Amino acid sequence: MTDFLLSRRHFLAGTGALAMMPRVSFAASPEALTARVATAQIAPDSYPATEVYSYGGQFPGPMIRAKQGERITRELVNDLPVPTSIHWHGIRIDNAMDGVAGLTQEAVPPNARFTYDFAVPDAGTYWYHAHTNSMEQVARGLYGPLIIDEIDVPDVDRDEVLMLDDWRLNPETAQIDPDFDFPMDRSHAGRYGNLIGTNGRYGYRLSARRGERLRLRLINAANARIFGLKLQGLTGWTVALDGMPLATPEPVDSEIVLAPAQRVDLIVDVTAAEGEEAMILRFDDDEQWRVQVGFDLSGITAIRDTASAPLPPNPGMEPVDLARATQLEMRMEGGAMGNMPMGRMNGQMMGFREMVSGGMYWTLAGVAGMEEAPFASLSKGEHVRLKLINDTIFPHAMHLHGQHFREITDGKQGPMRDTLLSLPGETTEIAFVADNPGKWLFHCHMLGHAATGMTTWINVS
Ligand SMILES: [Cu+2]
Repeated sequence: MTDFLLSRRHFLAGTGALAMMPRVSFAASPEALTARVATAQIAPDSYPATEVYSYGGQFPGPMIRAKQGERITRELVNDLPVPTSIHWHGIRIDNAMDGVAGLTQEAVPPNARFTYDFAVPDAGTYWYHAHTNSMEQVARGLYGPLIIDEIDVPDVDRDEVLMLDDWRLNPETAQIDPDFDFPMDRSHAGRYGNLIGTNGRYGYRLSARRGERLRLRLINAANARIFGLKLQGLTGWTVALDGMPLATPEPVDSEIVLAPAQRVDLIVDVTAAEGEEAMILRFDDDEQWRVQVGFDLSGITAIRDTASAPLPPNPGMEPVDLARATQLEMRMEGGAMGNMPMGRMNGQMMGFREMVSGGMYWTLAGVAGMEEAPFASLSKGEHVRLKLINDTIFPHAMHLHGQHFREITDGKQGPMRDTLLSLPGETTEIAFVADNPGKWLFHCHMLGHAATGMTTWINVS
């Protein structure tokens, strides 16, 4: 919250001064978001600070916050030694602003600038991150929270963003492991870190009063890690997934699974009694529950005696007409210990070994990586169902840009999401209305998988 208030005040002060000047100079001076090298204390204090790629010197990047229906304007200033671009994850955005280098824009070279300017139709919890060589740039720190407030915000005492991540650090120097091409990561489960934290820090803690009602916005910013989480001393409801409100809040009574790029909004009461602790726990690599976020509790207020109301719906949340939907199918193949499929790469059919020597390990619908032709050409407004067959022994977090979808289970449509966790050997089906024109990426958000074959696109016109 503090960061938001500071940046908001700064922004207001800035516009106040600019209001005295001719309007054209305001339009020519959007707020800068400077990508540059910085340091951050990710590891415990006894370790050195870590060199990161940052937005504005902060890690995670500054919170960008707007009211539903407003516009967001930021000028990306690239002070990094490498080209970059920004994707506004989960926003049903104007295609030209989607930030995908090579598809919706050219990457912004070092010392160059690019102005992002877009409307935000949906309230909810989103995030922004690099979409040029994302496998490396996101792991180096290029991401931040993007929060769109409802016109009528829910009744909570506090609103907190929790960006979960893991980092692969050299255990002596606390510097980020620079080997992003390690085949074992790319062909297996992806790049996992050896230090897990929240909001850019190991051992992140929040203060709260017993009895308070909190809105917790959890964002998985990790390269590949799937978080399994549970609450202790906190009792409440899931109110939104991937930014989109649930029609009915669901009590949190089991493990919360958060795949890379997924978000969950919780509204929880601090129900820990005097002498008890409140925390968010994660199921760790050694199968122990460990503290992901701890709460320093003080004071006491009366717990509300009413359940959380649902968040107001976003526009365009009507279900898909499954009867008239175009049926598509996509098989995911490849990876270590998989069925070693033939695949098309750069327009040529080849065997798996040949693909691997070209740096590709995975195929989507028989194709490794981007091609000139889209996986599907859809008409604006077309209803679509897409069967996803995970014919690999690894989980994948499939993300569609530009529109949300619903998972179909036993003929019923689940909540709207933008990222689906597909488990090994599992067949799932998603449905969506292709109502946003443009070239939209569909890819695995295990970023090492996306870089080595699991990236394709659809065209909506
Ligand atoms: Cu994957």
